[in-house]
Amino acid sequence: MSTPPVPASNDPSAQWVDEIFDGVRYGLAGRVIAEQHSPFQRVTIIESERYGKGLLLDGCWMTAERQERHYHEALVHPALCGAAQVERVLVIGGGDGGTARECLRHAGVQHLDMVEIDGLVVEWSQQLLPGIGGSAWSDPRFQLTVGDGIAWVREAEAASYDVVIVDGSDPAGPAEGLFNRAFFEHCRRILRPGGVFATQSESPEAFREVHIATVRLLREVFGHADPLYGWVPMYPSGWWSWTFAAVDGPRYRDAQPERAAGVAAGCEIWSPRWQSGAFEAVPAFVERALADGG
Ligand code: SPD
Repeated sequence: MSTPPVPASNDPSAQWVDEIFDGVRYGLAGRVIAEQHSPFQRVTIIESERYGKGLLLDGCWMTAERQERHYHEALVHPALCGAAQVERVLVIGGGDGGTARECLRHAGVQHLDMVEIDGLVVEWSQQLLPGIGGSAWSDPRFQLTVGDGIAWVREAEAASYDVVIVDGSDPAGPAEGLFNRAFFEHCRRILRPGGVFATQSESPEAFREVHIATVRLLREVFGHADPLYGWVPMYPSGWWSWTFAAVDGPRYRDAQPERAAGVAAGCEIWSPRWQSGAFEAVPAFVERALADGG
């Protein structure tokens, strides 16, 4: 049986836009509205029928207007509801603005540095996906630096942030250095006491080895780290994870009620109850691998 050349659609210009990973295609019907090679990667914006406008980097799905909350709420709120304080927040990557937007919904955030390596991702997100960053782009607490997040973390002063969030792409190309020991050790060093670290940690199905290795490494570096599981339907396998770490105990697991109350009503997916279940939803094979230690 052959694949239909065009999707069934009312739009005659519609085509399939796919991420192809490990013998499987993850596709949306839509049309490419902008595409360019930046100095770092191929940046593509599509208009999709199901999820609105979406962003791909080097052919991999990053985000889409009507699906991004699955990802950004899961990455941000366990960290910002669990840290002892949230005055100073650092986001590495996150060029579409969705992570910064969710952080800045927390009234306690006084300053947020976002360091994104690719200026084209920021520019096109602001122009073509403005709802994802929303009011973050003009928030006086928000400071954007287009530059190397790995160098930023290496050069930052010790104990200078309450929360550090890594919103990068898969560990290849510009994001490769966001998954190694030296980077994680600097993230730990720049956290204040009571601080929380969060990173996207890939799919336990499509990127099983990377996922397990990331959780293990974070446990070694921080002492405490736990993955949380949810869904991003357009990512490989749809099953995704985010991992949280802290030096002084797993404080990210329990959302402080006052902080949670400040953001929960505006969330589509996240709630303290959802978070508790998502931390418990560790698949048996991951639990066994983590217990084996290596
Ligand atoms: N396989 C895709 C991993 C992408 C993680 N980052 C997405 C960026 C959303 N702000």
